[in-house]
Amino acid sequence: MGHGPMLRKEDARFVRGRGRFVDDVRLPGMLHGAILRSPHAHARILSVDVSAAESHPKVRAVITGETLAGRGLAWMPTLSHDVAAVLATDKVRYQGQEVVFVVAEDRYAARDALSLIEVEYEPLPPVIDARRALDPDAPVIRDDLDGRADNHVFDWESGDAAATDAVFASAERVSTCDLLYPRVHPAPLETCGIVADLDRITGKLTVHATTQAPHTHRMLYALIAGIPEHKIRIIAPDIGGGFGNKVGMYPGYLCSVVGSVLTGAPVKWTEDRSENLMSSSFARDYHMHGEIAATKDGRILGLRVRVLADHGAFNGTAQPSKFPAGFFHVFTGSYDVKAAHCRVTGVYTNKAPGGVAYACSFRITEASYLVERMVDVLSHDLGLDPAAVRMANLLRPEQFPYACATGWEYDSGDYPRTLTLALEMAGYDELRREQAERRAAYEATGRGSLMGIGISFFTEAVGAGPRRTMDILGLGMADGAELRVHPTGTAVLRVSCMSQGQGHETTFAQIVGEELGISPDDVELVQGDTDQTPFGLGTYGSRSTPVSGAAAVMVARKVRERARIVAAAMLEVAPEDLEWHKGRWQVAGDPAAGRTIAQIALAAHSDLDLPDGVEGHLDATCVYNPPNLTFPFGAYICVVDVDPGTGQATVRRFVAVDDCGVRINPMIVEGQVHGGLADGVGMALMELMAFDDDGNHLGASFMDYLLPTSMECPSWELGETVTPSPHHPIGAKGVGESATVGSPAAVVNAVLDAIGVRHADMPLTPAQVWRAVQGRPIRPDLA
Ligand code: MCN
Ligand code: CUN
Repeated sequence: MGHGPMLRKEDARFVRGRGRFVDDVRLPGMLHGAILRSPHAHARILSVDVSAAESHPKVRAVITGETLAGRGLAWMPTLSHDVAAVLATDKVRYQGQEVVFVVAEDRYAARDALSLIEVEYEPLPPVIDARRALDPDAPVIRDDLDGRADNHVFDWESGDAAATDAVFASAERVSTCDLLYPRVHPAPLETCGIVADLDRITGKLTVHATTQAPHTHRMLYALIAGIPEHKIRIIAPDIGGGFGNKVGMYPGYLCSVVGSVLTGAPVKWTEDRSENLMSSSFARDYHMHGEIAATKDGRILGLRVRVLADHGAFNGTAQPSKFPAGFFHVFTGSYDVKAAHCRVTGVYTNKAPGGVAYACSFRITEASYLVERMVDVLSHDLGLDPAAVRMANLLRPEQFPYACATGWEYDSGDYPRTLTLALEMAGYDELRREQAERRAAYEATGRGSLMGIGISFFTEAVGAGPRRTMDILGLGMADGAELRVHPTGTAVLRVSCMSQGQGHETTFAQIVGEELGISPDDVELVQGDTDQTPFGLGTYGSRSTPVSGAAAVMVARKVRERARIVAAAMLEVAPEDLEWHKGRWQVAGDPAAGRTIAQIALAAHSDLDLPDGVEGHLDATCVYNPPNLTFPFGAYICVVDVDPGTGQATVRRFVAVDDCGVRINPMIVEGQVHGGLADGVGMALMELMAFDDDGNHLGASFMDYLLPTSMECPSWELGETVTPSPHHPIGAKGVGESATVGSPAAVVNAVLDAIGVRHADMPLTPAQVWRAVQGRPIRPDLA
């Protein structure tokens, strides 16, 4: 009844242009905000003169850092135990930082008024290269923090250092490599925005906003602005892509709220593209030194990693609070290693804050790229085939549940089966033969193109998370769900998570349909409105299916059990005599005597005599606290053609075999994988947030920050295996970030395999590849 490749309900409105996004919200008397931003990466603010802007005929309020400071709002707490400036008071700390917020009668007037503001800056030397951030003479960025004498954010480690050192000391082979996972940006098509409306009479704040986590935002407004939480309503309408960009709290949101408080009118603020790229959550920026220990025949024994993490000017990463490097410590990936250890040092630089975004699974992107690149480096050094090295080291099915060296318990997997399928689909041996022929021809004639085959095998950890170990701002990561079946048998499901394009209106209806034996068309999803949905932490870290999805299953099963009691009363039998069969409760041994959920729902609202203690109606609530994360995995194979003369790499084929356990909607899962594979091609070949030495942002438009299009993508070849999660009620694992996590390494491995180079950093633009072919140093800053 429920699961299957059902077309997406939401597309009926999206393809007709009838989606309703934040920028479509128009309230009576609504004003418009605009932000004056810093042109400097690092500068002291000497003076701010807003008098001319204030006298602009259409300006209704001008908010400076001092205005906010008067209300105790110039700084806000981040999700990572730091504070971030809302509007700068003392210094600006990155180019694009928010300095003044203007509220005017229309958007043009607000923008015009920005040019009337005079800010006097005293430029300071910036810290742009994270590797220089801890130099003794580096300028101190966060002199606002008490007693801070350097740019150090945190040190964090995981794994057993001594055991790892011992493994390395006795290993036959140790391969090392320095890798940069460059700064990239999630760049959702819809930028961030808000309409804030404080009703001065009721004291109620209604916020329409682009948020992946409405309930978390409600609490943040309560904590930061001091508005009682029951007087705050967050509405997230349709969202045009989130990709982690819409998890955190941005200054523009808070300024809009303050603007509404000051003017008594609703205030809308919508970012433009450059503002989004310059100031909102970036992703990655991990400098990694990897070491892999192995036997001379390629048996992997241990992994050791040092990371320098560029967190920008404020530590605003949005991840479970006990994990400052996110879930990076899953870096042993899919392999059975004896020991592993990582040490991560976070530093401040004069760049925008963020770090955890872009389908990152809380830094598993970085971890997966690291290990999959290191396995190829090892294979290169030993002269072994990278597919064979992977196959020899993959965890075996009988090792699950598997406790890895850094403390995770992988729930389930059959890795060799998945890799075997991918190799078969790709025709791996034939590809290697073709590669050898092409290389021989190139070497003989100096003409033609080279080809490369890149493999990656990833393991993800998604669905944060068990309350005992995972929280955000002290909030345990459990999700509520409420389900109500109406008298005529249709149902409404209310959830806390928030779709940004993942198709939840369809898949959550399918979950309930499957459990209750009704059509998904008869189940409506209510999401994205805190006044109408139960509490929960939101949609990121591919947690909707593992957590809210499980909550939806459990609440539907509760309703089904309630229905059983009603059906028993209808049929005048004991509830124990009923069995659930193909969508109805029926008498064991008498299949003709049965009742569907629709029949039961009507009876539950009727004059039927119900047993004592049964209240009638047909509904339930539940809160799901996941016992563990889910561990989806997959095997990816990329085939590229590289023109050594121009350095141009073209992705010819991409085979992706994903295992996300039971698939609720296989079509939507494939769509998620398609999107993530495109992300991987983009990051591997094109995307880069670049800065010059003064901290000027060099990629603040889509002319410079290059996103992949269908022109750069092949026709994806997808396969699947299904290894259910043993602890999820329907065996499903999250999949929304799998392909973004797994694919960059496959593309990079393929390009480097083509040109026979041991390592070069992303993005492998034609210039970079050409330099690598020529044996010249790679300059990621110039990519
Ligand atoms: N699904 C399924 N069967 C499974 C697993 C998932 O049918 N075994 C379906 C789900 O029901 C859901 C979709 O696949 O409709 C993704 O589910 P899930 O893996 O639970 O991920 P989330 O819904 O929590 O989405 C979050 C994830 C993240 S963190 C980023 S970042 C990302 C991603 O989703 N952002 C996206 N995919 C995106 N896709 C779109 N279109 N837009 C974004 O902003
Ligand atoms: Cu890290 S991006 Mo998604 O978790 O929203």
